[in-house]
Amino acid sequence: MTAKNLILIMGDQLSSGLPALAEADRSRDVVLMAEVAEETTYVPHHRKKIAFILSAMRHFAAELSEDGWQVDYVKLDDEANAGSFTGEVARAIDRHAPDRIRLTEPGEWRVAEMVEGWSDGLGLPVDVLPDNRFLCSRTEFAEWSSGRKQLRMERFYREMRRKTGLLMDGDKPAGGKWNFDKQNRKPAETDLFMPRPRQARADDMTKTVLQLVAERFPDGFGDLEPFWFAVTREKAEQARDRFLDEALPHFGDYQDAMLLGEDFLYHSVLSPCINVGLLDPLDLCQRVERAWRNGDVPLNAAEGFIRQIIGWREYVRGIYWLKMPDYAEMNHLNATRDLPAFYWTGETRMACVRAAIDQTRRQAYAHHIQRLMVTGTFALLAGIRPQQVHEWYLSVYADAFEWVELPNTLGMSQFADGGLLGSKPYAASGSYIDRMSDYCGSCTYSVKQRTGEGACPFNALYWDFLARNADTLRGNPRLGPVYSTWDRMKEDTRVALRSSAERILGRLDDL
Ligand code: FAD
Ligand code: DLZ
Ligand code: SF4
Repeated sequence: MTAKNLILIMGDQLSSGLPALAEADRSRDVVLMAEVAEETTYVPHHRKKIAFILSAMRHFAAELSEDGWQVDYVKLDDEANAGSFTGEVARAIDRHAPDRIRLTEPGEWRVAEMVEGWSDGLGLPVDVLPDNRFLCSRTEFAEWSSGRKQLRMERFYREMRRKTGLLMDGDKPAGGKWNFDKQNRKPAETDLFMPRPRQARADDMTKTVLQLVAERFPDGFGDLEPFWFAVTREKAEQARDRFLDEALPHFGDYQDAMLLGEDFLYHSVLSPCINVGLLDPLDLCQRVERAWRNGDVPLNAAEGFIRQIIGWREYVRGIYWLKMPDYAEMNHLNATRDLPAFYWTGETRMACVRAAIDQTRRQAYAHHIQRLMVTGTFALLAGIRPQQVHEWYLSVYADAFEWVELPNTLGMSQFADGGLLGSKPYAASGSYIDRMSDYCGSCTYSVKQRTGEGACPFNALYWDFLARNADTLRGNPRLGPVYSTWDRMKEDTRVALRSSAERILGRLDDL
């Protein structure tokens, strides 16, 4: 008789094609899934995020059972729940007497470290299998990065295009260019026919989870309802098809746009489903390519979307595993201020920040430019400690898992890795937000005013950021022109900007 396996499946591993399942025997092995306090509280997660993950886990467990698997599912409110993965694996060993433990490599360093102790601590062999949902394995990324002076996403992305054959005509990029980003910066206008993501109805299983989360986290961050995330593969595929039909054609053009009252614009809102394993990223990209080849969507939309997934998504994961655990502690600009309370309450007069945080509270979602150029840029300019900014992003978005969130926050958004991930900080004054959104029109602050009472805080903070970090940033070739502008300013203008910034920084909680 062959060995009996206890197969642990975590909340972001809800894919039936994982090697841990594909190589298992459903008549002999036991699948363990556990809702545990440690995972629901290691950061103050948005309540919708917790509900999404627990409901998706319960639905996945039910599907596995229907498929003939023996599933041992531990609920958060089960009395004997040990509260951690380690405790639950130990209890399951007592129940099932397996010969070994098998699992897919965890997505987070914190959990991978925990698993390292299991073989000794629990006295059984532990097989950690690769996560085959990514196009580039950790080893391949390490090989790609070795010997390179710079690890630029664009170079990596081209390798991934060649590897997958996506948008390739022979060995040439389709349309003659690798990247059509320059066409993807149009501001949007309110449009009665703006597509909406497909909203799934909460079934009884989801309603039970919503009640559990409401009771367990009465004061937790964010609105639980309305809850409409897809929690099964079938519903996720319906959401995907709606996106492909309705929003993808404009995805490229308006990728960087922001509008009051429009939480999603032409974005897919598929990241939560992709990250927990309900949608396969490669299959999604192949469908996007087909839509372009069939003439249904322009190339700049298809390329822009595919780049986010096979480029950015794979690349940030590679950086995460290459650089952890030191990466999480980096603070290149020595930023030490505390995160203002309005990141949690949304109570600020800055219309752009208020809009981004308000929708984050309601939806556990904000699109990329809101994350990067509104809440991200504000924290960067204000010199907030990157680890606090990281904890906020990891908490508030339904798609947030550290492997993808940390490099985006600490690297791309806060420049805390000193330019490993991006060639320059995403610092900008209010005029960027004014150009890409309609927020400024309804703001208490004036985007045209640089100093004094009523001036847009982004303006003085932008120049102050450059001035106070000049020793570190002046040598960056991409910042040469802005430092020349700063140097050419009259002395009294520079003094006024810096004293305005000082006043703003002195009352960050009251903006
Ligand atoms: P779309 O705009 O429709 O893009 C399509 C897909 O591309 C996304 O679903 C996602 O899978 C992928 N993608 C796009 N941009 C990125 C990126 N920069 N890195 C990785 N994948 C990307 N994304 C997460 O999935 N989880 C996070 O925790 C997360 N935290 C972020 C924190 C900050 C500070 C920033 C600036 C970005 C973060 N992102 C994160 C990346 C990006 O903002 C989200 O992936 C995107 O907003 C998800 O919405 P969507 O599905 O509508 O994306
Ligand atoms: C994010 C999360 C939450 C909130 N709860 C659970 C849970 O109760 N059980 C579980 O298996 N996974 C959960 N997750 C996802 C895990 O945090 C995620 O799988 C690991 O961090 C990956 O390393
Ligand atoms: Fe944001 Fe400044 Fe515009 Fe107000 S004026 S919405 S604070 S950029």
